[in-house]
Amino acid sequence: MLKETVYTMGTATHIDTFNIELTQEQQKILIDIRRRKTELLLEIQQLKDELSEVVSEVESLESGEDGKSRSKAKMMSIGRKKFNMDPKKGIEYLIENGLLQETPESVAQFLHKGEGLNKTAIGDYLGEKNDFNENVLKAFVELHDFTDLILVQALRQFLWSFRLPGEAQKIDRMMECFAKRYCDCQGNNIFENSDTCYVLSFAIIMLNTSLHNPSVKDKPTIEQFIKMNQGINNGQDLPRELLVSLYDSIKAEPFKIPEDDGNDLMHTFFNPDKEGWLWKQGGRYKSWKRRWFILNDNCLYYFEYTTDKEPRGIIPLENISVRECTDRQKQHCFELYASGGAEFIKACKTDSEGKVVEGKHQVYRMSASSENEKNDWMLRLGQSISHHPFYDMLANRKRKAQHNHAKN
Ligand code: 4IP
Repeated sequence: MLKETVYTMGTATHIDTFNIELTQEQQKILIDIRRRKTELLLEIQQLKDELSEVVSEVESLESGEDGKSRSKAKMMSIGRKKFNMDPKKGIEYLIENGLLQETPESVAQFLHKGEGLNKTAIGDYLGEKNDFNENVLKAFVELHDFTDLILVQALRQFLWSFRLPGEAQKIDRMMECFAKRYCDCQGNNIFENSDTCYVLSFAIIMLNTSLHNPSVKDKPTIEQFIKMNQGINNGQDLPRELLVSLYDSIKAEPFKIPEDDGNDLMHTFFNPDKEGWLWKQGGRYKSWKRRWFILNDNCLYYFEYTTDKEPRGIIPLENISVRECTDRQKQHCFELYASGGAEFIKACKTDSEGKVVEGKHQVYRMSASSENEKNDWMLRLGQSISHHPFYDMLANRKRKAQHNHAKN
């Protein structure tokens, strides 16, 4: 009888429920079938979601036509619409009209089914901080069955069921619930505690961006991914095979997240920042050079040509500010300057002999091709520089996961 957990690209499967000896080949086939099954179930869910939107539209048309104003279907349709506009009011309406019970479980089921509901509204409702909503969140997470799924698959399922809100505290609460639920569903206790699972979940989300975002030229290798996650399991390393399977799964297929309004943290995780041509003035010698700039992961890179693999320079966007400026030679100018009173901006560049040296800029003055471009660069740079509180929260949790001694 087989007792171990087998990791493959898409899944970690416990074979110990079978009383039969399987050959290596058969195990692989079984795991492939299970992985495919999970993928199909997710696809079915995505199709169902699309269908239910159509159904609810048809319902609302029908109920409008036949004039049976008090019919259940019509009230349901009104409730859904109210929910999409104001989740709290929608739920109140549905409870008042007897379509939902006033229990976290009943509301959670309604949200989990999600028919005709806007996923941003679901995320907003689940993220609210009060006893009832927090209990709904717990019940909602418990409706997800993550048994036998590797973390990537569980995340795919979870992140498809609603849209994570942009607020750091909300993301933190929701991901914490997810991590706990995931750990509860796993019999094999790979993770020493749920912080490990939480931190690894974000490492996966960020890996997804790096691997699939066209702006990121240097794709992280599996070795870099493993290094990044060193010591996060209560000070220990996670099994190499597990990290390899997660990496391969993300590499083979990016995450799909529900449509968004492009205005929150998840959006920055999943979408490119900015890239384009700018003129840059030299540090010591004030000559202007046209360079290809890429803004990503709180760093600004510049290249001589768009196809270059190595940047000429890298400017980490830490302790830096951006402001408009005027220049006698160029239009649409802005500049980066050290905000902490430092004389030079911390940066590195390759010199004429190809050696990496420190930058010598007190300011980085740039000129864009138009006023719009200038404003957009300033905005994007400002967003990268301004620190989202979620990053601090994640860093704290990572420290905790690396130094935890008590098992949850
Ligand atoms: C150079 O001027 C270029 O403008 C460099 O830009 C710049 O380096 C140098 O700044 C400046 O002296 P010349 O080509 O006329 O010599 P690039 O590297 O993009 O070609 P930065 O630091 O802007 O990359 P200093 O600070 O190294 O002098």
